[in-house]
Amino acid sequence: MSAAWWAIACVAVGALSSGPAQASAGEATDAPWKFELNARARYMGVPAGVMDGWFHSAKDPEWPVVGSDRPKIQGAAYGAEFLFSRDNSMGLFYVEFAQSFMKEGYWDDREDGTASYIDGSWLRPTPLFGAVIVGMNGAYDAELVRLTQTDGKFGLAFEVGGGLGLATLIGHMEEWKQDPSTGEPAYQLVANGMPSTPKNLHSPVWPTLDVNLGFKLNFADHAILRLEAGIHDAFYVGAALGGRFGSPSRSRNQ
Ligand SMILES: [Ca+2]
Repeated sequence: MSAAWWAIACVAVGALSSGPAQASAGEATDAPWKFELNARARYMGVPAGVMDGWFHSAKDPEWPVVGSDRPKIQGAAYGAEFLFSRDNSMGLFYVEFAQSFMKEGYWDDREDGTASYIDGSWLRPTPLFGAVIVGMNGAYDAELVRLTQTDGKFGLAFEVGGGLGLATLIGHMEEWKQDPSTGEPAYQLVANGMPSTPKNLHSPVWPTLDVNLGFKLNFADHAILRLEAGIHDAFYVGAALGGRFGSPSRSRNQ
């Protein structure tokens, strides 16, 4: 599955170079580069129904932790973009802080064979647990309303794209595991005030996969608003708003 996502991202980034070549013979090919500086915000999450396939929750009759369900995976990201575009292709660099809203709680995997409800881990994120992410995206626009159709006042395009980033962890996740000698479950260790389980060191850096679908609203070729949804490691919905600058539009669809 991950190989498929990588393929999608590569194809999307490839739109950067293939886009101008797709201009019809009637369109000029010396379209000017345009640039944008944008601020963006996203809400991210993974639906509980997706995680139910791998982890128990309070919906299971045997769920052992009274008054506490499996935490929800959710968060928000705030960042800035530098975007460059030409014809119907665009690329952007972004930097952002992604903050986790996931609360502490009990995570217990589903076994293939005999189910065990007491061998899970209790996870507790530190305050401001999240990541700083830098990355690059590419996209291709399909114009629905051209600027030339509205006397330069408004344009609307559907966009599809993707890309890759690199996330660096901020904070850490405390973990309690079932005591191997006494069999005491993780949630009981937490309730008893026991210290968290020493954990193996994991890399604080991991790749971020982006798959983006959205609409781009162009106001007089000066202000650009993108409304997007897709995958940003988790599912997301978000918006980016900013100003466009660069060479004046002179050749496209004239
Ligand atoms: Ca289990």
